[in-house]
Amino acid sequence: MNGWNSLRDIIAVVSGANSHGSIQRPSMFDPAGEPAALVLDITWLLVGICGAIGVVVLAIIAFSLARCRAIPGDDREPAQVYGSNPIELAWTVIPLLIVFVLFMVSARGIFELERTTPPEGAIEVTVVGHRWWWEFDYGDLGVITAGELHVPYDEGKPTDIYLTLESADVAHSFWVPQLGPKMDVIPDRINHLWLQANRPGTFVGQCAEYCGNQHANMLITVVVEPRKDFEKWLSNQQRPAVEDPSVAEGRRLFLRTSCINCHTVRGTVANGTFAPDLTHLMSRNVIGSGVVRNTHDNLREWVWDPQNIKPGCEMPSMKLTREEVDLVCDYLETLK
Ligand code: HEC
Ligand SMILES: [Cu+2]
Repeated sequence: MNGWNSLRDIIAVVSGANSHGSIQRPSMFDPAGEPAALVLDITWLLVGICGAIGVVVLAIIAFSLARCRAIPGDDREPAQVYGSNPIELAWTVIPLLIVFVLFMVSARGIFELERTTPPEGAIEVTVVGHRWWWEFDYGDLGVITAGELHVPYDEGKPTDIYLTLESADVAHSFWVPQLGPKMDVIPDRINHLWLQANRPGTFVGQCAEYCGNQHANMLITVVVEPRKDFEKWLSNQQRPAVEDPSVAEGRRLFLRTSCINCHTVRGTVANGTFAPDLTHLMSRNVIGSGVVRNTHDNLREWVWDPQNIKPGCEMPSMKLTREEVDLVCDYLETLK
């Protein structure tokens, strides 16, 4: 039922929603914007310097092994150097210089990346990390989604994304490797993160700080889409939930069950904020933060017992009968 075959498989599914869902490799070695490129530059520099030091040290060890090994029958001590000022100066000053250069490069990078004000024209979204899913709050635009961040793209102009990061429970870390650096998401603290996308496509990321047993199932999907597609998505998300009379029974059941204490369906009495907003559940390709595809069967299995699919997750089995699950899910499936 669930079983993803590969990362590629997941990406193909999450990018299925938009026609320009070109599959992006979630790799920091394939940056799609300035912040990620800066991180990669610093990475190469550090790897280069540290690699060179490693080579020198290994070469000296190899030399010593070859030259200074004990010769059977010959117990003379090899020649030693004592109290050489030039040598002692060299091995004090050179490492200091190296550390200084590494420090300056990193500090400059952090200074450039950690912006306290949004770049001109950036789209601003508040991200809330939950065990084990992400909430995206578009503020004045009146949209709250789970797992999927949509941003507009204007041909030829990179999209700046400025995130405000908060946590509802424990420490998480928000990381979309192609779009920018990692940033911790910490309870009672507000962090900011600047991301940039210089091409349309679907970019994926993950929670990058261990936050509990379903830490590995906290997929982040960033859909960078042409502005007209974004506007279409946005205006659909802004609408209250669809009310389809043919599923009135399921709707009643849903609203009578404690689902509404945790979930919001805008336009109904369901206004819980503990769990993903379900107002436009069917606009998402995956449920449970990417743990399974959002299909007819998976949705039913999820509502029947989410603990089978995502053990330890914060949604309990609601102990509905199979018939009730069907009714509720018939209703959920109208929430386009
Ligand atoms: C105690 C709070 C709680 C209750 C009650 C609850 N849920 Fe959930 N639900 C959650 C949480 C938390 C998640 C996110 C789980 C995750 O991804 O780790 C979730 C996820 C879901 C999802 C997947 C949404 C997505 O986008 O991934 C659906 C669908 C859902 N719940 C339906 C229901 C229905 C239907 C009921 C009532 C029969 C219900 N829930 C009752 C907490 C709750
Ligand atoms: Cu996490």
